[in-house]
Parts: sequence; C-alpha cells; structure tokens
Amino acid sequence: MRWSTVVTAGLRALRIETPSWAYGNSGTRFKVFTREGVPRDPYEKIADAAQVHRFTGAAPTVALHIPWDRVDDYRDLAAHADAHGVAIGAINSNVFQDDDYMLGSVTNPDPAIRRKALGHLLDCVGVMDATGSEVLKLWFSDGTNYPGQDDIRARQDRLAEALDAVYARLGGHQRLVLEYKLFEPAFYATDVPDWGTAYAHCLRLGPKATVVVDTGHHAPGVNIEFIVAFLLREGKLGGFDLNSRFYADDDLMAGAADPFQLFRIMYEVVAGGGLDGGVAFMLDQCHNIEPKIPGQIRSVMNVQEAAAKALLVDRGALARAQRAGDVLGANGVFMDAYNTDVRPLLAAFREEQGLAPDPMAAYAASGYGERIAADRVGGRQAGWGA
Ligand code: RM4
Ligand code: MN
Repeated sequence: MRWSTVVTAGLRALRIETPSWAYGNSGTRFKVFTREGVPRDPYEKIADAAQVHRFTGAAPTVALHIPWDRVDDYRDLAAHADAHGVAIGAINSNVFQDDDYMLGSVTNPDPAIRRKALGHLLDCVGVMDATGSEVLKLWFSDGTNYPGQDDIRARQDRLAEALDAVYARLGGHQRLVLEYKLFEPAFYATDVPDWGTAYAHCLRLGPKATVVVDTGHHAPGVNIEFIVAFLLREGKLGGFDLNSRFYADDDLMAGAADPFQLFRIMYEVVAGGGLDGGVAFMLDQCHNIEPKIPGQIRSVMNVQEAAAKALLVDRGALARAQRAGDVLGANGVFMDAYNTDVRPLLAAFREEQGLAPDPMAAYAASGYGERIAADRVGGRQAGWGA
C-alpha cells in the first residue's frame, strides 16, 4: 500500500507525553471529586502513566509539575520511572499557588516575590538536571484584574528579566518552552496572553526558547493550525499542551470536542516537519468525571487517529489542486483523508508492535484499575493543587 509506510513512519515518530496531574484527583472551582485508586504520591502517578504506555506503546514519558510532584530524591524517581518502562519528560514550574503570588510571580511589583518566583524556576532546572529532563515548561498566571492596577510595560520588563535568568541557567541539552494563555486567573490583562507575546520573548532569548501551544488557551474561533504553521516555519514551535475545550480552558480529552480541529493541527505538524523532532507532544488534561487512566489512553488514541489522518493526506494531489487554484479539489483531498476510518490501520500498527489492537479494551481486561482501587487505601490522595 502506497500510504501505509508514510503513515507508519509518522506514527512511530509520534510520542505523546502524559501529565502526572491527570492521574490525581481534579475538579473545577466548585468541586474536586475523589476517586478510588488515585495515586498518593508521584511514584504511584508514574506507575499509572506507565500503564498508558504499556497499552498504547506511544506514551513513553510523563511530565512532572513542581511542587505537586516534589520528592526528596529526583534521581530515584527517574530510576523508578525507568523500572516501569517510562521516563520523566517536561518539568512544569508552578508559580501560581502561593499566597505571595496573588499579584503575580515573576512580574509581581514586589522584588522579593519576584526573587522567590525566579528561585523556584531555577530549582526546576535543578530537577531537570537530576531527572535528565530536557524541557522546562513555563506558564505564568501573572496578570492584572483591573485597568490601572499595574504598569503593563513594567510587567513585561520584569518578565524578560526573569526569562533571561532562567535561560542563562539552562544546560546544553535543556530548553524552555513558554506557554501563553488568553485569560484566567487574570481577567483584565494577562502578561503572556498570546502566541505573539510568547514568540517575541522566545525570539529575544535565543534558540533554546520556543513557544508551547496549549490548545485550550485561545479565544473561541482562533485558527490554531495557522499558529502552528507559523511557529513551525520560524523554528519556534516547542511543543503542545493538547486538550480540548468547548468554552474556555476546559482541559477535556484531546480530540474529544473537536477531532476535526485536531486533524487540522496535526496536518500542519506533518506538513511543517513537526514529527521530525524538536516538538514535544504533551497532554495537559484533567479527568474530573471519567476514569483517569482510560481517559489518558483514549486521548493518546485520539491524537494518533488525528495524526494518521493527517499523514494520509495525499500531499501531491493537494499541491496540484492548490497550484491549479482548484478550491473544491484541494478541499476534497483534505476531507478524503479526514473522513478515512483509520482505526483498522491503527489496530494493525499496534499489533505489529506486539500490542493489543484496542488499548481501551486491553486496559479494562488487565484488572489494573480494580487492583489499584483495592491496594491504594489509606494515605492522602494526590489532587490538583496538592
Ligand atoms: C495552566 C496551564 C499549564 C498547566 C496548569 C495546571 O492553565 O495550562 O500548562 O500546568 O494550568
Ligand atoms: Mn497547559
């Protein structure tokens, strides 16, 4: 088959990182629900992440969030991951949950609070040194709620100063990815609200700074695939936080709300060489009402399906139609790929690797969910914000 080798090579290259926080309890501003079997520490979160890899073969790394995943010995945690067949991926900094950060972290008007926030970011690079992680993910909740509350330009200066210090601390094999988000928790002016702001800071910093696109962090209707195409073209796409949204930063399963959008994004990834390395495909999701490990497995499968369809686009035929100005022909080539049922292809792809064709069914049959529910009693469950 003409296309299967292209698709298989692309799928092999696609590695999807799962977030440690997806395995803990989570919820909304209104309620965090507790569930049986939820991990009580980072070691158990990694054990759960390893199950996602075991059944999908496509999720070999797990991202940490510091301090949610604080441990005494990060080398030991990395060894634990290795023993479970996975590795520690991106280190996510967290400068949004201390009382001190009410008016911001690295952009706070108080220099002492800025120093504290920067200290945390530098500590995160120390964690990377111990775990072997190559990616530091920076997301700042910084911003203001009211016009006039603080000086918008001064806050950019403070941000740049902190980013410079973090950048200078990175080792040769380490890089930072800067995440943007339109709003929340700041409601008037967010300090890194959009890809343009993140891009400008990263451009100034240098080659080890790139932009991370969290698919839930845009205004409704924004053309995310355009952003992806642009950043890839500039060599500034560092990675994705994949999830889906209906309204704001909903953090629902990737590909659940709008599989067509995920396909369009993955097409730009494929066309722009984003599967050839340098782009981290991370999930940033929470599972508030659905079981967590299967929620991650389903998300990985959704990303794989979108990628397979993107890889199926007949790019020769598409280019010919585009050159000829054949609007409907070009769109037809695109839609033919999207409308292909790639599930049999993915099932075969998994079987070739010695995996079960249906990871959801295989996980359910494994009994792991029942086992952790029975074993993990006592102790304090990990949860969002803990
Ligand atoms: C933010 C952002 C970050 C994530 C936190 C929990 O909205 O998406 O990536 O680490 O949430
Ligand atoms: Mn994110």
